[in-house]
Amino acid sequence: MGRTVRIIGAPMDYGANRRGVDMGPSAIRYADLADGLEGAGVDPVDDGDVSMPRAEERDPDADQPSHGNAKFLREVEDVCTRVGDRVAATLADGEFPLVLGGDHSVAIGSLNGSARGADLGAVWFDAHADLNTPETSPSGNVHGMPLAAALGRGAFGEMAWTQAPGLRESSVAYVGLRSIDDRERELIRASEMTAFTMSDIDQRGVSAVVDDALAVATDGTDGVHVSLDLDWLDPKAAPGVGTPVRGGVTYREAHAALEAISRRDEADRMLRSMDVVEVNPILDEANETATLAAELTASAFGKRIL
Ligand code: B3U
Ligand code: MN
Ligand code: MN
Repeated sequence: MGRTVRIIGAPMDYGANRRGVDMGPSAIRYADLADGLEGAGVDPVDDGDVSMPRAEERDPDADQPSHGNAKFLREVEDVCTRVGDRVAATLADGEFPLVLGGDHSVAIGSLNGSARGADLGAVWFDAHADLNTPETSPSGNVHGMPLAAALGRGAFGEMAWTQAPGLRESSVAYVGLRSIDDRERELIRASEMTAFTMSDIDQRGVSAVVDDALAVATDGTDGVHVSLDLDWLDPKAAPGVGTPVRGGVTYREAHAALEAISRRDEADRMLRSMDVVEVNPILDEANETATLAAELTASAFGKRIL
C-alpha cells in the first residue's frame, strides 16, 4: 500500500448561510470515499469527526469578538483550532490529512495546520474568491473569508488561530473563479496571488490551467494544499451546494483537473493536504454531489479509468 490518507470530518455549518452542509462528511463517506481511495492505491484511515458545538443552541451574534460582521466567529475558532491541530498531528505522523467539510471556513483550520513549520502553496478550486474580511463581507458568512483569514488580512490579522504561518500570497493560485465581490476584485488585483478564472479555462483548457496553478503553488514551497469547493463545478454536475453559480466546470473537466494534480504528484510528491468542502446533501439529488466529491478525491490521488 502507498501512503496513509487520514480522513478528518469537520461537520461545520457555522460559516455558511444555511443548514445542511454539516452533513457533508457523512454524505461523502456514504458515497464510498474509502473504496475510491483504495482504488487509487492509497491507504485510507477514518479519523472520525471533530466535535462541534450544537447549532440550535447558538446565536450568530452572541458573545462575538468585535470584529466586523463575521457570524459565529467563536464557534468557527473552536472548530478550526481542532481541525488545525489534527492536520498538524497527521503530518507529524507522516500521513496525509484529508479534511471533509463542512462549509469552506474549515479551510482556515486545514491551512493553519498544514502551514505550521512548512512553506505551503495552495490551489483554490472555487467559484468564489473567499477573500472577504469581517469588514468587507456582504454576508457575514465566514465561508466567504478563509483565504483572507489564512493570509492575516483585515481584522483577522490580530487572530493567531486564523493564520497559516508558512503560506505566502505569491504561492496561492485560484482556479475557476466566476463570482467575485468588488472589494475582493480590488484585493486580488493588488495582491501577488495568481487568479485563473473560468475564462482562462475556456481559452486554454483546464489541464493547462491547473499545471500553471501548480507551478505557482510549488515554486519555493515544501508542498501544496488543494482546497476543493464543490461550487467550483457547474450546478448541473454538482447541485448540492449552498451557493451555486452557473458557468462552472463540467464533470469531465473536473476529473481532468484533479488528474492533473495526481500526475504532478506522481512526479514529485508535492501534494501535502487537501480539503473537500461545501457539499450540502439536503439540497442534492440522490447524493450526486457527494458522490462526485468522492470520485474527484480519488482522481487527485491517482485513480485512473484504465
Ligand atoms: N462572496 C460572497 C458569497 C460566497 C462566498 N463563498 C460562498 N459564497 N460560498 C460572500 O458571502 O462572501
Ligand atoms: Mn469557497
Ligand atoms: Mn465557493
